[in-house]
Amino acid sequence: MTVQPTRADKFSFGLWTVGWTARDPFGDATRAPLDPAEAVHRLSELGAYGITFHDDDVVPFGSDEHTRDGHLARFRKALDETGLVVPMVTTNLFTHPVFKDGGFTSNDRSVRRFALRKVMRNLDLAAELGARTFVMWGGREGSEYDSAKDVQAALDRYREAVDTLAQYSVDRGYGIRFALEPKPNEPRGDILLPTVGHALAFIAQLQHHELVGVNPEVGHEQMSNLNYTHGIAQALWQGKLFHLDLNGQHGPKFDQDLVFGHGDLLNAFSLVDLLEHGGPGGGPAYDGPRHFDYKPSRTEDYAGVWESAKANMRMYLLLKERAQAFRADPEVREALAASGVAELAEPTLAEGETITDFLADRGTFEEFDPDAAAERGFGFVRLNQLAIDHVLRAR
Ligand code: ASC
Ligand code: MN
Ligand code: MN
Ligand code: MN
Repeated sequence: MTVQPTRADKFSFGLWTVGWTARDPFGDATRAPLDPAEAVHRLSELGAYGITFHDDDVVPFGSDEHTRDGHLARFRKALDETGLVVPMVTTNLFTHPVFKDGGFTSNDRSVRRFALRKVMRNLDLAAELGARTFVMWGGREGSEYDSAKDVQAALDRYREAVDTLAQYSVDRGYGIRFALEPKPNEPRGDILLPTVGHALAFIAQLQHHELVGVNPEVGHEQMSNLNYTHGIAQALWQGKLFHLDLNGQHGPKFDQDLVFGHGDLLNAFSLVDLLEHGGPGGGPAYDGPRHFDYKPSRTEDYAGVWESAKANMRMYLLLKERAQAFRADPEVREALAASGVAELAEPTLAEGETITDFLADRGTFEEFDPDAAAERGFGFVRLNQLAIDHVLRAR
């Protein structure tokens, strides 16, 4: 089957993904560094529409102004040559040793102040490049030892940081929205805002809550054995899916960052089905970038890196086609109806029905026969088999 990504598909990649030289805690890099300008050209040729980066991916940490300008000029030139856009920019508050106890929530106040300034400078660059979303993954915001971190104070400082940055963006008229990226652990023993649910609850406490949403990553939710599609559905339901990181993961273990769909394939199918068909009006539920945050495996050379980049987009498009076939299948429609899937959209109380009316409806309770209702089989297994048949192209 020919699957050719186009810019209309809105595929984007982190510069740190294809550019990962594959250094891990146990071994040295297996690939030479990748020139950011080459990454832009290659991704453009493969059909991506966007590229994203951490400040330090384009400009090495600590570069002087002159060096910084040179790196940025080369990167901009590649963007101009290809037409690739920068829909999102993110920040690195995790690599340099100064951030070993976190950026926004380090116990050291001077580090917290430095972190805010670093991010503000990066926000200026994000605005300059036309990014709409600023992602913050607080990988070092956390602890190994419960006695070492006052979590309530840390959340106070986290809130202070996010509100300060949002205010800075408002003051400068940047029009940027922020997306917090949850992760349960790694590199810290425990990371603050570990899941989509924790992040959503935190956002509700912000002064600038309307400017802040989430950037859920497939593997990060699955590391906690959570259902990513459910997390995305709740983020959509709350109007908070500002961005997302697609990749693959095999359940609770270290963060694998595999190619999208190379982990839990059926959950990837339900995700694409949701993103493409989940809107209330039948349109896409999410029309932002389909952003890949994966790591080309350490075993791969550069030919393998570009194959893996292609594989992410191919997986998405194959699953999109499978989801369309699933939704168009008359037998699936009949099975969905038999399972009552659309019935759930009907409000439980009738329109205009008061609590007094409800209490007076004897059919609801006094005359309701729970034993008879309990006899209904929902047919969910048949429906799931139809979905799997479609994923396997058996239909
Ligand atoms: C991010 C982000 C991650 C991490 C990771 C760094 O900004 O979204 O998941 O950094 O990719 O290796
Ligand atoms: Mn990850
Ligand atoms: Mn990520
Ligand atoms: Mn990652």
